[in-house]
Amino acid sequence: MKKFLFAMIMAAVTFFAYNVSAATTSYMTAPSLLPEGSTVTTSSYSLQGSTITAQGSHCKAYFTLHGTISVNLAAWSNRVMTIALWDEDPIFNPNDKIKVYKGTFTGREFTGITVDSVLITGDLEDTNDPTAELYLSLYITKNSQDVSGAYTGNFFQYKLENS
Ligand SMILES: [Ca+2]
Ligand SMILES: [Ca+2]
Repeated sequence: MKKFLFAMIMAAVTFFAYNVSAATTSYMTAPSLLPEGSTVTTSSYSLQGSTITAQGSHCKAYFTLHGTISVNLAAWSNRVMTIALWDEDPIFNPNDKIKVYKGTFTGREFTGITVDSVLITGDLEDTNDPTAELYLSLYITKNSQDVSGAYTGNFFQYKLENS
């Protein structure tokens, strides 16, 4: 009887762990950004959440801080990086913009990120579809002293989650 109970607990733990890991990517290197007003998008990742229908309120991006942008760019603490979290949908169906984050700098160092606006908290997909295809779009402001065409390089990492 005790053995049976132990097996039941182990099965429950294993199932829980599987659900959590299935819904979150590992940390990935952010794409290089061009501070010329162009928006860069990442690949999308299919992530199954715990809700019957994927919900905007369950989708998040996480970021590592303290990376440094290229020395070809001005050390400018008013620089802003705008990052939007999206759900990709099939062709002819517009993608869903879920939330927007603002990244801030101290000189060239990436030192802060906050949620700027939340656009979708409810259903992201058709009823009974728990899987969202999450990706980011990124945009970084340009200073007139930046060397034209300089990439910012890989100064942070991100991961995506549908919990
Ligand atoms: Ca989708
Ligand atoms: Ca959708």
